[in-house]
Order: sequence, then structure tokens, then C-alpha cells
Amino acid sequence: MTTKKINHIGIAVKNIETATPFYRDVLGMNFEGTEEVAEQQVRVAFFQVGESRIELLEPTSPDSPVAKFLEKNGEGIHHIAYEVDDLEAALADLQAKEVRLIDKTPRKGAHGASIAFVHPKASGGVLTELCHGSKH
Ligand code: CMX
Repeated sequence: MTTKKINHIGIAVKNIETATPFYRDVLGMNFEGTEEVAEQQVRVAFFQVGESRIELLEPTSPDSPVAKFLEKNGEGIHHIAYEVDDLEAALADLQAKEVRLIDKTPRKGAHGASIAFVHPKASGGVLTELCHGSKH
């Protein structure tokens, strides 16, 4: 498989509105808006940085995986998302290489993208997302 670029870096925050001014007003990034990914119990906000993005993740319920992450680690980097040409082929390739996956088949992410997570135990403790087809 080949990775095309870093699509986005996900940062877990308690509150998107509180975190937004730093990225939008201090760092001067273009704020692209928010979206709820109900299936994963998160609300996300995107900020453009060249051809990549910062994605702020706010939990929408106490059972959200991001709420659990915040409880355990506090606010901070949650995942790195790499864009691939063909997500199904990338997942097949990783399985053939016996890389531990969280998602063996793609699921729906923000901006209409198909996404899949590699298990952090297989990637040095960094949650790794592969994505394809984002509207960006
Ligand atoms: N960074 C590092 N380690 C993490 C982690 C993270 N962000 N999230 C979970 N882990 C660890 C857990 O601590 C756990 O470790 P142990 O086995 O040692 O306890 C292990 O990974 C498995 O975690 P889990 O929560 O038990 O596993 P699940 O399969 O239930 O869920 C995951 C895994 C990553 C999908 C979920 O925790 C999560 O973060 N979901 C939200 C995903 C998200 O960001 N969605 C929005 C995406 C929008 C987009 O980008 O398009």
C-alpha cells in the first residue's frame, strides 16, 4: 500500500468552542465548520493547514470513545489519519502482513469519507486512521 498524505490529525478536546479560537484566531487556520459523526458519538471541527487539516474531536456522550480517551489521557493528540488510494486494498494488504486492525472493513467518517483504524498496539501506541473519499 502507499499513503498519499496526512489527511488530518485528530485532537481530543472537551469543548470545540473553547478550543477553536487558538486554531482559528491565534494560528490563523481556516475554520471549515463542524459536523456530528453520530455513529461514533463525536462532534468534529476541521481547520485547514495546507493540504492537511486539524480535526478537533468532542465527545457527544459520556459513553463516547473520545470521552473515555479524555478521562484516561486528558486533552491531546488522539489519532493521525493517512489518505490512501484504495482503502479496501490497503486493509487487505495490512491483514496479509498480519497487522492488527480495529476495523477490518471500512466505516463512515466525517465529510463522507470511508475510514478504518489500525490498532494502536500495532503502531507504536499512536491510533492510526486510514481514509479515502473525503470531500476535502
Ligand atoms: N490513542 C492510543 N490508544 C488508544 C486510543 C487512542 N486514541 N484509543 C484507544 N486506544 C487504546 C485503548 O486504550 C485500548 O488499549 P488497551 O487494550 O491497552 O486497554 C485499545 O486502544 C483498544 O481501545 P478500545 O477503546 O477498547 O477499543 P474499541 O475497539 O472499542 O475502539 C477506537 C477503538 C479507536 C475505534 C475508539 O477508541 C475510538 O477512538 N473511536 C472514535 C474514533 C474517532 O475518532 N471517530 C471520529 C472520526 C472522524 C474522522 O476522522 O473522520
